[in-house]
Amino acid sequence: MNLARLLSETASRHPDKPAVIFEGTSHSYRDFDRQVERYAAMLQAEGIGKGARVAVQLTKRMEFLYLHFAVLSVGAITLPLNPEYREGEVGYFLSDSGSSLYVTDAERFRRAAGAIRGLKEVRTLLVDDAVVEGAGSLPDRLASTPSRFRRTYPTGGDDVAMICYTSGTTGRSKGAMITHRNLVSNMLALSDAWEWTEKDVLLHVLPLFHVHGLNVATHGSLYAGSTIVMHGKFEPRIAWEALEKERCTLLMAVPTIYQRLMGEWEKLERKPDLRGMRVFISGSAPLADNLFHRFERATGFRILERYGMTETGMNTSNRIDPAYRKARSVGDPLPGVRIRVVGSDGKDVLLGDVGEVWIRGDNVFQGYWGMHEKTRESFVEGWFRSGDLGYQDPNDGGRLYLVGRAKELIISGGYNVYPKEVENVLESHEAVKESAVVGLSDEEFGEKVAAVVVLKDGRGSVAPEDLAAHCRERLASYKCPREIGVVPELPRNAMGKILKNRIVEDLQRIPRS
Ligand code: MCA
Ligand code: AMP
Repeated sequence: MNLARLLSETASRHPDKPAVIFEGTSHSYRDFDRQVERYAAMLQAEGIGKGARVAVQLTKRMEFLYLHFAVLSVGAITLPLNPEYREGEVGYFLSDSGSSLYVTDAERFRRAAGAIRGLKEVRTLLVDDAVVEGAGSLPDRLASTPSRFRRTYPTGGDDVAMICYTSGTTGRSKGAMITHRNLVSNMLALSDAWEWTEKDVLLHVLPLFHVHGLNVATHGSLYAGSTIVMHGKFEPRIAWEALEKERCTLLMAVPTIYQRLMGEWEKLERKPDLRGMRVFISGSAPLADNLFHRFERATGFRILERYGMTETGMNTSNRIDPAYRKARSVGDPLPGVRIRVVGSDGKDVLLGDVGEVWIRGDNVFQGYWGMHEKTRESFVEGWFRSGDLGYQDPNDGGRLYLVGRAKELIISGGYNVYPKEVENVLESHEAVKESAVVGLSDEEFGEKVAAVVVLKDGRGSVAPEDLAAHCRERLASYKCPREIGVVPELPRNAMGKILKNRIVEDLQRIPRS
């Protein structure tokens, strides 16, 4: 089944209902579906068909959604990109994926122009009306597209629907190939598990370019025939107001958002009426148990935590029955998903012991785009190695608890940062000999990025601000170190391996303002 076809069919069951209310403007299922069809006609006229990669680097807006479903309708592949990505990052994603089309806005096109100029096979369309040399206009193309068109949905099942780049351990991001089967099976599993119906109203405050905001929240809501109240940007006060005023029933967010919601709650003179709310859902990063309890004490709601990955969609979830939800647990495998907890010997650990979580099911992606070796390393006999460490509690029905990561990954506010990528950028500075990037625990973001650098001989005077500016030019800002220390040497063990734990301890010992 092609995901876009499935969603178009569900749209036809309640054409007049609002599908998305974006910043106060309502878009019915009929209008939404017509726009998708119009965009699909435009893409086809542009020569975009089966298997073509279409990179979409847009801020949160309706055009993003129309394009995504239109891309899937013509059998092409959506490549969602964080609007924060800088020139080098965009250049890499477009060339690595062999994208034919890049849809963005004038500001981002200008920012990435240097990298794009060298990519002769990539055409650019801008969503705004700006006229910029080297790019076409999406509104103009739509206006000149013939209106008679029927979507044919030439792909489905094991055809790739999306390539989502996740940061790589070597510093090179990997494009996770997500198929229609992955998307549809996970959407159906969540629809069941969370008892999603057309009566639901979802408050959507997440970015659209990630699995959480797009595949989980948006696909699931459109499939259920419910309504999405979509905010362009998350603002805690506006979110609380909307939950009451729009009679929302669902919120999906990352722990940093719950942290900010709680901060705001205390400032509200009148607490919102949440009687319409059904469930608050959290994921993408660990939800601290004090936040879980604080939220429950304040609002009366137990947050439902679930566990997912770009490569697998959602793996496990707490149950919809609040009595069964527990702080720190990410719940049980979703229908159709199997998990194992495996030791370093490749065998299942004893129930209750910590090991790496391995995953199998229709939710598991097809592999990394163009990286056969990386794909091979990530699977053992059909099981995907998540790199997450956890245990299944025998005294607790075997539900899963995550305790850490075997992979060197920092999760800041729900965004992943691989230290190697940041180290590569720091080390591209002419004064830096070597660097080490670590995650420091942070109340608001869960973890924050920090770095220590060793300078080349005779370069004792480079200011950390210069290094920070160097990073900002080359990396999306959430990846940039919030703290940079200059040290004479990096701590190493006898084998020469950098002792990152020591660096974390040292950085955390230094009092900060
Ligand atoms: C913003 N900033 C951050 C982050 N977000 N710094 C570190 N980590 C972050 N996550 C910085 C900006 O660079 C900027 O810095 C300053 O904070 C203010 O930026 P602003 O845009 O105003 O921040 P915000 O809009 O308030 O963003 C905070 C946020 C956002 C709402 C928590 O980070 C967010 O939407 N996170 C959700 C990410 C997500 O959807 N992840 C799902 C991945 P400066 O001023 O210095 O420039 S999918 C996934 O993980 C799997 C599948 C799963 O299980 O879901
Ligand atoms: P991403 O690559 O952005 O898809 O991030 C996936 C990673 O986020 C997982 O491998 C986990 O490390 C982490 N993650 C997602 N959900 C949770 C959760 N509920 N608790 C802890 N970590 C999580």
